[in-house]
Amino acid sequence: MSIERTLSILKPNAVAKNAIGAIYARFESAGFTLVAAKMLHLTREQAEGFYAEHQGKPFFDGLVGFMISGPVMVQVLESENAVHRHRDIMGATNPANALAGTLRADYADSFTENAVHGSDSTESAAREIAYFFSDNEICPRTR
Ligand code: RTP
Ligand code: MG
Repeated sequence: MSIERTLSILKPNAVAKNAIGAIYARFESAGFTLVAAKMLHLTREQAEGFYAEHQGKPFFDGLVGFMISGPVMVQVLESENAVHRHRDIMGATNPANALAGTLRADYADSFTENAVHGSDSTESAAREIAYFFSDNEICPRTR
């Protein structure tokens, strides 16, 4: 298994709960290395572009409205099998189905306001990382 990167977002409701530090601690405890991070208040255009694959779906407008309702934290996490391991600790998209101890079980408020995002494949991860970070904003560990 090779080292992968995945794109993680702490959505506006997670940031509003002052849970940034607690969630970052979960990432680090789970063995992820943070190699990039920034706080952003997304514009409607940025949010629509990020979720372009969902354009036209019934939840799209609500999702975009939620994602621009407050600041988000965007980060790149690195580990072996990062995409799948990160999705495991996030839990199911619908928090009603999220296993105890997952981020969505602990921080989600609803299906839409489900606290966290994670890339769903290595291909999505590459596209999503490039959407938010230039190469010189990614800082692999040197020690
Ligand atoms: P994400 O992209 O945020 O990591 O979540 P995901 O892969 O588990 O879910 P996805 O199917 O990509 O949906 C993106 C986000 O849209 C919102 N959603 N709301 N109310 C609804 O029916 C509904 N369905 C999806 C969620 O915020 C979901 O994370
Ligand atoms: Mg998704």
